[in-house]
Amino acid sequence: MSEETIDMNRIPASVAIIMDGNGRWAKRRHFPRIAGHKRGMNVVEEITTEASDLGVKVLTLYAFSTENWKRPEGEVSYIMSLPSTFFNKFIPKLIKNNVRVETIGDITKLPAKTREAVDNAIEDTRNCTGMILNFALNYGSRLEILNATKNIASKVKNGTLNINDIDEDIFSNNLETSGLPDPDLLIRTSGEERISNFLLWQIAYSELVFVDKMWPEYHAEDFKQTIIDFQNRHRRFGGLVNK
Ligand code: V07
Repeated sequence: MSEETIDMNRIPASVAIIMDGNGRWAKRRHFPRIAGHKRGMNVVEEITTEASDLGVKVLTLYAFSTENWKRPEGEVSYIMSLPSTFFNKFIPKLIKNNVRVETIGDITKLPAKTREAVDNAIEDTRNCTGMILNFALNYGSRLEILNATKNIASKVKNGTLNINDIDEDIFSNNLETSGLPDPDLLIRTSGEERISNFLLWQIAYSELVFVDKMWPEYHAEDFKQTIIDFQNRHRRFGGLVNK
């Protein structure tokens, strides 16, 4: 039997989201693409607050991929202004909600002002002990896996690691998500059903949920519904609960 209410005892601890559809949402309304990204940023705050209220422990958001540099320069530079806008608008509320900001991806390649805003968000939420809001910025999973491989290889080469001791835990601990739980649930908005180089190793056992709504129109109620869908899947998968 599928349920229509959230089971607060079975909230996914770790949720990852590919926030897709901002440009398409704008285009449909004859707005410039950047209007979609601006809306998308406001949705980040809304979903973050909802996830934190529900008791999610880690929320990982794909904000900017290593591929996104190929977009028009004006669009990239607008996107790069969002961490600073987000910081000014929302960080006090995140602190009040005890949310800690972290990042994965190579933030050293971001414009200095963007990096500053991100560093400030990390610094100002350092002592928060609630949900981790993990932004993937200039992130690509294959590159992350290559870097983990190089790290491990260099430890073998310098004699601090035995080749036979390389196992899944060692590998996980050399990824940028080291110490964070793998996603229980991966959500992609906008109807696309691809992973697009996001957390390839980490989603080995995740439930994948693809939703048709575009990111700017995905709200707290939609997020709750996605979690209900996730819980209903688990009920079937477990095979015990409904027997
Ligand atoms: C970005 C808004 C969400 C939709 C997808 C792309 C555009 C929030 C941040 C952010 C990142 C770090 C931080 C504070 C806020 C962000 C980028 C793009 C690059 F410390 N939204 N958002 N960063 N978009």
